[in-house]
Order: sequence, then structure tokens, then C-alpha cells
Amino acid sequence: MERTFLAIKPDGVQRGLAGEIIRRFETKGFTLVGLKFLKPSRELAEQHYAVHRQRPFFAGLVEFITSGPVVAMVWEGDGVIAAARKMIGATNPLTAEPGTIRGDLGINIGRNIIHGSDAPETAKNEISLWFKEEELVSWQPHLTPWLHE
Ligand code: IDP
Repeated sequence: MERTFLAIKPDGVQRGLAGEIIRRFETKGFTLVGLKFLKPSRELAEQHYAVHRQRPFFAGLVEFITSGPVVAMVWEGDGVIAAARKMIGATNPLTAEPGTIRGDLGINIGRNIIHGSDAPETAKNEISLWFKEEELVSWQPHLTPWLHE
């Protein structure tokens, strides 16, 4: 079963959007298998955003993500990686489609509420960066037969 890493960034937490965001993934039918509330260390943030190390916004991004608590999550389900990216919307909330998390709830690229893994390989790496294996819970939701034929 496919898994992805999602993180509600400090702006999403400060704005009280954590419940709204979790609700969207729950009601869509995906399964929560890992959840933690933490203030990421600089080391964790720099590793997480390592691909952006050369970009001009890298320092600000690391500063921001380490500035407050984030809700780090692992969600499971068929096609969850691509579906979550679709539900999150484009990187810039101003151009993200209405109906997406960023399109409905944000206005600025540096305050775009949520992170979601962009591909199977990054999902695997990000899950193991943020979670230990024993922190992930494999379980069978009773709703499964009502979500899948
Ligand atoms: P994504 O979060 O939609 O996958 P990425 O291109 O991977 O977008 O960028 C990672 C994060 O870096 C974005 O979510 C955003 O917070 C930040 N970011 C990207 N481009 C800019 C920019 O031009 N200015 C400020 N922050 C940016």
C-alpha cells in the first residue's frame, strides 16, 4: 500500500488549520498511519529541503519551518502520493486551484500551509527522515469495504 509524507507547516498550525487539513484527508478515504507534533531541528529542516540548498529562498525556508511546531504525518492509500499533491494544490497559493488546500486557504508562496511528498522516492526518503519505523501504525480501518469494492 502506498504511503506519503505530509507536514502542516508553522503557518497552518498557527492559523488553526490542522483540524481542517486532517479532515480533508480523512474524509477523502486515506488512512493515517503516523502523526507527530514537533518543532523541527535545523538539521532535520536542512535535510528535508536539501534539494533546495542552492535556491535563494533556502535560508528563509529553513528559518520558517524551524520557527514553530509542525504536524508531521504519514498517510496511506492507493495513489495517495499523487492524490495528496492534487488536494494540496500548486506551490503558489495565489494560483492554486480553488478546492485545493492552498487554493482555498492561502495567498503567499512562502506561507503555503502544507508540504506533501512529490514522488514515490521522495515519499520513502521523507517518511524515514521524519519517522522511525516503530512510530508508524499498520491498521485496518473498518471503513475499508465501504471505500473499495
Ligand atoms: P512544493 O512544496 O509545492 O513541493 P517546492 O518547489 O518543492 O514546492 O518548494 C518547497 C517549498 O519552498 C515551497 O512549498 C515553498 O514553501 C518554498 N518556496 C518555493 N519557491 C519559493 C519562492 O519562490 N519563494 C519563497 N518560498 C518558496
